[in-house]
Amino acid sequence: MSLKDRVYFLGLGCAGGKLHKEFISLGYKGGVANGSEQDMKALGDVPTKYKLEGFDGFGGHRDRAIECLAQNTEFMDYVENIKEEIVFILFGGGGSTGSGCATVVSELLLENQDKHKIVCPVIALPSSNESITKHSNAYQAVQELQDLDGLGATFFINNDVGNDYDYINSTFAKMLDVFLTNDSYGELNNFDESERLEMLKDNGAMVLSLMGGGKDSSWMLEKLTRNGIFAPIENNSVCENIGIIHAGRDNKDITPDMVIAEVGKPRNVFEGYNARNTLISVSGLDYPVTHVSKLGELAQKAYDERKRNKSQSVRKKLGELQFWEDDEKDNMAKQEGKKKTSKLDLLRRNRR
Ligand SMILES: Nc1nc2c(ncn2[C@@H]2O[C@H](COP(=O)(O)OP(=O)(O)OP(=O)(O)O)[C@@H](O)[C@H]2O)c(=O)[nH]1
Ligand SMILES: [Mg+2]
Repeated sequence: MSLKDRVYFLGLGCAGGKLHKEFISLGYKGGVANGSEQDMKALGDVPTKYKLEGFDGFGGHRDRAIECLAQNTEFMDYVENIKEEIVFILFGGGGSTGSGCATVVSELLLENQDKHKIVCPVIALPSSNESITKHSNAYQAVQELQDLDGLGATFFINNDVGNDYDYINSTFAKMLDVFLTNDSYGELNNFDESERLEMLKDNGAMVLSLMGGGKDSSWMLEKLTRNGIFAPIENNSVCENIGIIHAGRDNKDITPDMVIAEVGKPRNVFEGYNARNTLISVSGLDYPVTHVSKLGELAQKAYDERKRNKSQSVRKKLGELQFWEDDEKDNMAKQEGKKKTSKLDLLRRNRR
């Protein structure tokens, strides 16, 4: 059975749903869950949709996930019955429905199944100019992922790369599809399925880069590690596996040493040949904590600023307009000693 038949794409929340749809359109199996009726409608026609009942979105509160999942037993049963060996959990870290449910669902898959499942989260990290809530939700989600034992490779999509979500989503889908399905072969060596599984099993971050023939190798590496669609990798030369599918029959496009110089010395180097494009993949990297910490710091800074502004501001009350005051004085003169009439008093008086 090819790897394509052994994977399942589970999209949670709005971003997760859109990412999952990219894979559905490439012929993969998958499903989506969301509490929001509008998000579900916007997603259009996809084979498996779960409406999380009782929750029309989580309104930024990712902690509502536990309550929601507890109430949606049908969805939980469906998750527990996913048969495929490799499950990608796709979601926006900054949201609440996907961000809150993804870590719980990942844990459920790791615990309740035959224990051989490879669970690979795909988290879209908010861009730097998003709100405090988005940043802190993503930060918390990554913290929770770090605490899960036995998780497979995690992909950290970096939304700072641009505003065009469709471009980011389809680029990711294209690269992962090549990683999962490329079946080119060469005389020198082949990058086989067990090697790809090995890469996906490795707990840690994973990055990919796909380039057409003739591209400069340093540019390919720049896209892989610094300013492609993934969060910049840690600068500590820690990684476990490097997989390269070369465009053409030799290493003219890039050599493993060039990749090692960027990402560190791995346990394994896997190589294949004769693809149309060059695909570089690295797994077992440390989570991009420097990048995610920056999101946390942005949230903290914005929170402190708001707190400071609030404590300094005395809510100003609107005063009377001058001509009202003049009228008032006239009335006062007329009705000396009488209390100022409230609107409610006026209403009551008129109803008598
Ligand atoms: N890469 C990518 N990121 C997205 C996309 N749509 C939204 N995002 C990111 O995801 C975050 C919002 O998450 P959503 O998926 O909309 O939230 P949700 O899971 O539906 O949760 P609610 O807050 O309850 O609506 C934002 O921080 C965006 O940066 C998308 O199509 N692609
Ligand atoms: Mg939503």
